[in-house]
Order: sequence, then structure tokens, then C-alpha cells
Amino acid sequence: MLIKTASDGFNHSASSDITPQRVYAGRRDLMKLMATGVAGAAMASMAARNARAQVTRAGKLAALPGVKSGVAGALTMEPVTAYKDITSYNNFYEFGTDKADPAENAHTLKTSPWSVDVEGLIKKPARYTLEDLLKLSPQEDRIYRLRCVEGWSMVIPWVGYSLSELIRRVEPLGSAKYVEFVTQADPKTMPFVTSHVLDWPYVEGLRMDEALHPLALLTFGLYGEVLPNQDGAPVRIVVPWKYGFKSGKSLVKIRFTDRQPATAWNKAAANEYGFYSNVNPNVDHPRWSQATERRIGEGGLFAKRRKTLMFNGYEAQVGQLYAGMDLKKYF
Ligand SMILES: Nc1nc2c(c(=O)[nH]1)N[C@H]1C(S)=C(S)[C@@H](COP(=O)(O)O)O[C@H]1N2
Ligand SMILES: [Mo]
Repeated sequence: MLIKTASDGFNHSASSDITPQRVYAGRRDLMKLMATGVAGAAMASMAARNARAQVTRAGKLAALPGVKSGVAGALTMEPVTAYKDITSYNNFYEFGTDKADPAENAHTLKTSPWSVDVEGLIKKPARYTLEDLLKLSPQEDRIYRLRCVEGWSMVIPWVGYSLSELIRRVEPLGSAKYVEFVTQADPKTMPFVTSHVLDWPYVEGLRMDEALHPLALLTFGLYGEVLPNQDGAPVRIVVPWKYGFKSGKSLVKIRFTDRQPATAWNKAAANEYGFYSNVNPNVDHPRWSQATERRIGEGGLFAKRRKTLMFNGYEAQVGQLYAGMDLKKYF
């Protein structure tokens, strides 16, 4: 059975045994290429074509075009989630806990002027203005899956560059083992930071080698435009192989430390949200399974849940970072 929607030519059914013709033809070509050893490059160029075909600017905010990313795993063949869904179904508790709250309330966030303090165990601590950061390295298109710990996912065309570009420039000391990300907590512009749902500011963290992994993205835009406020304007982190809450929004400070940072969700419920929080279908949340996910935008008749992939599908790229670790203990 072949199901093709007229609008985009992609099959929105969750069932992977139904193959859209376009992709199938590509796969046959790929089989031939496997033999010649250039399958990786072929896959990358197919994914890049897929990206160009699907991602047109929303025409709502300032343009922020990216160049094609050379980072393995930065693009995907999967259909991209609609701009409307990406910008109206959000978690950004500083603006409320309902999915619709951030889109409704985040207009009060003041994103200019903006700066990010980079400090701690580094040779070159500095305050970077947003303008400094925007031009520090070429902006790239990166289409990543985002898997929320709640059991839903999206495919988002981000614009940014590897966080490692910034880390390199500040020259971490040998003693720097972790990176802490502190996000904005301004009660004047963020109505819910007066609530006690979390211990503000929203803090996240990575181990140094995770932060240096080329997939970890310092993110300034989506759909070829600057970030909408509800998605973490003007700059956020995106760590695609981890649950969405590791990707802190509206970043104001990056601190290099020798100790594992105390993170917001870990402080709120340590038994439910570990420091690592790698996407892992084999480790359930204490209150629900993590084996499957609902792809936002896949509604209607064929809306089947998708199988959640190890490391959110980025195992080939990041699995090595966790070699030998007990992922049930370090969840
Ligand atoms: N500062 C801040 N960052 C945050 C959150 C938050 O509440 N506050 N929510 C996280 C969660 S749970 C998810 S799933 C993602 C959602 O990103 P999106 O709304 O852009 O899709 O942002 C993460 N970053
Ligand atoms: Mo989330």
C-alpha cells in the first residue's frame, strides 16, 4: 500500500513498512552506491535535498539563512514538523505550564540587547553580545528530531552552529569537566518565574565531551528565521540525542566547572530526571514507558505511535561517548 499526501509527497503514517515512492527510488540507487562506498555522501545529499524541498521560510520574523551542514546526522529524510506546530506546542515553563502558554505569553520576553557570559574554568572568559555570537561561525541548517521526555516528538529545522565553535575560542582549562547552561529568569518579562514549579533559573548541563560533540548546537533560528520567543529566543542550546529538557532556552550564561552541575529538573525530581537524560527506549520513566512516541502533526487515521530510537536515532554519532557506562544507572 502506498499512501501519499498531495501537499508534500510524504507519507505521514507512522508505519515504516509503507514506503513513499520518492524515498524508495532513492533507496534503490543507494544500494548500488553502497558497493562503491559513497553511501554516506549520497545519503547526506538526499537529506539536503529533502531539507530544501520542505523548509520554506514562514515569513514572520527576520531571516537567518544557514548553509548546508557538514556534520553527520545533521539532516534527516523524515518530514519536517509544520512551523505552526513548532511554534504553538511548547514547553517553556517561564511562560506557563500549558503547551499553548509560551506562544501566548512569550511576547513579553525582551531579546535585545542580549548577551551571554562565558566564564569559569577557561583561559578567556568574556561577555559575548548576541551580535558577536551570530557572526562567530557560519550559521548552518540542521534538521534534528526533538524527543520530549513526555512522549512526543517533532522534527525541527534549526539554524545555528556547533557549540564546540564557541568552546574552542574560550580555551577550557584541563580542569574543566562539565559545562553549565544558565537561562534567563527575569520576573519582569517572564510571568511564571515567580511560581515554584522549578527552582529558577532553569539550569542545564553537559559533560565536556558531550558539549564538544559536533551535533550539540548553539541555536539562533528555525525555518530560516530567528527563533520565535516561545522557542527560546534569541539563543538556546539543542542537544538532539537527549530528552528535550536538556536543551535550555534563552541562554544567558555558560559556565565551565569541575563538578557535575545541579540541573533544574534533576533538582525537582532526581528519581525521574537524571543528569544524562539520553533518549533511551529501554529505560522507562518511573511513571511511563519511553518505548514509543507521538510525532506532533501526525494526526488522523494513521496516527500510530513511533518507536523511540536509542539516543533519538543518533547512536552512530554519539554512542561512543557512553561506551562502558551503565545507562540504567546513569539515566
Ligand atoms: N528555559 C527553559 N528551557 C527549556 C524548557 C523550559 O521550560 N525552560 N523546556 C524544555 C523542554 S521540556 C523541551 S521538550 C524543549 C522544547 O523546545 P521547543 O518548545 O522549542 O520545541 O525545551 C526545553 N528547554
Ligand atoms: Mo520536554
